[in-house]
Amino acid sequence: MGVAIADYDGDGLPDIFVANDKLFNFLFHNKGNNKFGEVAFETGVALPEHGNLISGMGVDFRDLNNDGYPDIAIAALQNETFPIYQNIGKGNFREITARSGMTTLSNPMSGYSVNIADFDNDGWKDIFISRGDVASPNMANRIPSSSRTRSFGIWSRGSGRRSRRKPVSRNSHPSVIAAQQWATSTVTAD
Ligand SMILES: [Ca+2]
Ligand SMILES: [Ca+2]
Ligand SMILES: [Ca+2]
Repeated sequence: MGVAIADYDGDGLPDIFVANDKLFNFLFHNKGNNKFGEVAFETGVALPEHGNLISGMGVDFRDLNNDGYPDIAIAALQNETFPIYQNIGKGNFREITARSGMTTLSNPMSGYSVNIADFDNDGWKDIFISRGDVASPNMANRIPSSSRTRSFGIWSRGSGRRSRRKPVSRNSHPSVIAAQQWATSTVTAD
């Protein structure tokens, strides 16, 4: 349900990530000469670490921790979490959803698009996710009102920065420190 393009392996050729709905994700490695190979499993981005298929509703593919390697952030539905895959170089990723705090923050939410940008201009990339619900008359009454309509942003400040709310990791980027409502009109700075 979402597509994002970045050169994840630094070979100068843009690659394509596809967030799938209840299927494993695709990562199409650009081999040049208009040829692609699907490498999601071997690079570590096919499934979340909990092993369950999720409803990938949106994705962005940018460098979250300023190391030069594009990382992957995915939006999904309630109780699925929004996975984050950190690019660790040499064409490999590791999932940092839990260690970044995103598991706790995102589990009650459904999200439909992802934008990675430094929204507060502190030098660290943040994540904006627009939210919504599955459009079903039977679903509407089962979803808590607190999770229905608000989009939210996550601020990251890198390692070593203490948060008044929740410093999640001492040595990993991003350190997710706050969830906050964002007005849709705010998200234009990318
Ligand atoms: Ca590439
Ligand atoms: Ca990175
Ligand atoms: Ca920031």
